[in-house]
Parts: sequence; C-alpha cells; structure tokens
Amino acid sequence: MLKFALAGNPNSGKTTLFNALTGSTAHVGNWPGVTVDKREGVYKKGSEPVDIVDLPGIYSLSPYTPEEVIARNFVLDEHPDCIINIVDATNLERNLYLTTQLMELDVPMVVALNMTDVLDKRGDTIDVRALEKRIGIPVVEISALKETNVDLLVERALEAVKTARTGETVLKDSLLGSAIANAEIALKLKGVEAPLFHAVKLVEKDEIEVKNHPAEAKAVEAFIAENLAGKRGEKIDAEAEIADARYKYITARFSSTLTRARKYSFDELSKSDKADKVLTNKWAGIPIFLVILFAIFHFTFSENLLFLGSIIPAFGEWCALECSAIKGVFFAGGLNSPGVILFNALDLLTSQIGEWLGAGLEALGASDAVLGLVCDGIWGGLSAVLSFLPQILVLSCSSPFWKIADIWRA
Ligand code: BGO
Repeated sequence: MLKFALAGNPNSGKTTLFNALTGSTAHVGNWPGVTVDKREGVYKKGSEPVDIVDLPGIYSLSPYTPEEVIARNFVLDEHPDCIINIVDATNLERNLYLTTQLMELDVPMVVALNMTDVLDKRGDTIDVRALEKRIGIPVVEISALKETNVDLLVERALEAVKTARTGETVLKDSLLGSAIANAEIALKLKGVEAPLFHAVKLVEKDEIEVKNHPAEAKAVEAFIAENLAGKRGEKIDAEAEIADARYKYITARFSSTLTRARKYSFDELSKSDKADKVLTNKWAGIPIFLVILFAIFHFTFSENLLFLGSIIPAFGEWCALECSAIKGVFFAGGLNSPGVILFNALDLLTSQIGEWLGAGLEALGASDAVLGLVCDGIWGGLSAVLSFLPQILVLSCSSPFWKIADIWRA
C-alpha cells in the first residue's frame, strides 16, 4: 500500500486534515521510545487505498526536539511515497520555511495550502499557479475544516508519486550555495541517499550529519574557511546564514504571491503575529530577551523575590531575623524565590535524614569509621549532588514563561 506522510507546522491543520482523510480508520499510538502521538490511518476514497501517517508538528528538520527527530527520521528512513506538506495560508512565510527544507529531499511532494476559507473571508488572495511554478511542486488549495479539495489533494499526490523527484534547494545562489553543492557531490560519491538534504545539514553543522560524515564535515569547514569566510572578513555562522537565506528567498519569491485585501492594524493581527512583532522588534527584542533572562534567574536564585525585602524594610528586617529552620526555608533577606525555597527544603530534609541515619547507626553500635563513611561520605556526597537538583529543575523548567507565551500565542 502507498504511504503518504503529513508534514507541517504545529497548528497548520494537520490533525484536521488527517481526520478528514482517514475518518474511522485512524488509530493513535506512540512513536517508538517517546511519548509523542503517532496517528496512522487509511484513505479509502481514491483509486487505491493509501496509508496516511501524521508526523508531529515541526518548524524545521533540525534535530533539536523529539518531534523534529521523529519527523526527520521518518522522511529519511521510512521512505514515504509522498510528503503532503500542509501550509497554513494565513501564515505563509513562516510555514514555507519548513517547505524549503522538505523540498531538499528526493521524495515526491504536494503542498496543501490550508485555511483558504479564512483567506477568502479576509479577501486576501494567493496566486497559487505562480506559487506552484516558483516552488516547483504541486500546490492544492484546501480547507481541512470544511473538507474542501481534500480528495483532489490526494489525487494530486497520487499523480506526483508516478514520477521520481530529485531534491531542489532555494539556497543555490546564497553565500553557502557552493559549499552545499560540493558537499552534495561528495555525499553522492559516497552513495548517500538524499545527498542534497544531507549536504545542507552538513554545511549547517548539524550534529547528526557531522557525526555520520566526519571527513566531509571537515572538508566543508575547510572550504568555507578558505573560500567564503574571507568574503565577509569574519567567521560564518552557517546555520544562521542558511536560515536567513531561506527567509530572504521566501520573502522575495514566494510571499509576493500573496495579495492582502488591505493592511492589517496591530489589533487585527493573530496573537502569534503580535508576539512576533513585539518579541523580534529591532529595538525592543534584545531588552525583552534580557528581561526574560533576568526574570528566570531571579525566580531561580534570588533570596529577595520581587525585591520585597528592600521595598518594605520592616518585612526585610523580619525576614533576616533568625528563627525556626522552617522560616529559614522561605525567608532570608526577603521572600525566597521558588528555586531557593526548594533548595532550602531539600537541604533541611537531607540534613534531617543524615541525623536520623547517624543516630540509627550509633544505636546499632557502628564504629566511627562506619559512621563517617555512611553519613559524611555516602549520604553527604549524595546530598551534595542532590542539592543542585531543585535549582537546575526550576531553571530548566522556567517553562512557566514559555508555557504562558505558548498559551498566549495559541
Ligand atoms: C481549533 N480552516 C479553518 N478555518 N480552521 C482550520 C482549518 C481550515 O481549513 N484547518 C484546521 N483549522 P489542528 P495541527 C480551534 O482547534 O488540526 C483549525 O496542530 C479551537 N479549538 O479547527 O489541530 C482547527 O494538528 C477553538 O482549531 O492543527 C484548529 O497542525 C477556537 O486550526 C486549528 C478556534 O488545527 C489547528 C480554533 C478548541
């Protein structure tokens, strides 16, 4: 049976399209080894049944998140017959960033331009034929929600499968285009499948590619240092350079196919676009980033949360007064941050356990050497290692900030 993979950004409408295509045949499991949902089902309405696999929502094929690794491994190793790339037409530029990476694979592909009902409502238009010509891949306008053109989409995918496809890149004329071309030749000679995709990733210094092709990675680095870095008189950050080149190409060649009925005011933008406008603003972006970093460290390490102890001197003085150990967990120069509270609580707990352990061993008549080994050596060492845990946890799970941002953007 033919196998089609649905790939797209989170919120592009992948699940809605998957449900529309597979209906009651859908079943949900987990991808091997991870708790990421794997949805699979069969499309039965076409000339032949097709196995549809819904890949996790991703923004790129870099191996930074479990979702990206799953999607990347699937498209590279499982050899889907066709990739249906779902693109949210209301967020064309951002969604096409992934498209430019999928295009680099030697896999037949169709772009499902979703949410066209929203586009119609706004009066915006996309010149689909121009977009199709520029991308070099069939584009089908659909509305997954209204199930418009979803059968046509599969039909176009079934047609695409009939012809083998060789990957194409939008990076040919970019600064690193020659490095990518050289790496592609080297990987082709080595017999690597999807050489263009791997070549781009190798030039990006993608950790998986560098590990798999160390000699080629060195050659790429030397080529860039000798031939390209000089053009700028500085070291090249290949990953940033490639991301920038992709966006520049998308803006120049693809986004221009979108005509907006009118210019939207800030209030009319989606939450996601509003967040982008503010957070990536030329002037406000870095100060906001520094404020967020400061807030994360403040909530992790401060013994004077929100500077309450300094703002209310009487409270600060009361906090500094030594009293019970429990009070010390929560207050020092002011109110402690969650990171410090957890640190102090764990310290109190491990000290208490250490005391109980010592008393227990003494009661059993243990020698000083055994006491020292168990209480100071083993338990003391374990406690010292454990003591880092709360703050690392708060620091790395400073996700409240990112979670709030996610909920707001959704
Ligand atoms: C909510 N048109 C419109 N108008 N909406 C669509 C279309 C379309 O063609 N396709 C999808 N959506 P997912 P991922 C929602 O859930 O499939 C909507 O992440 C809501 N939910 O209905 O989940 C779809 O799998 C409350 O919207 O995307 C869904 O890729 C208010 O896009 C959203 C408004 O679709 C994401 C929308 C409680």
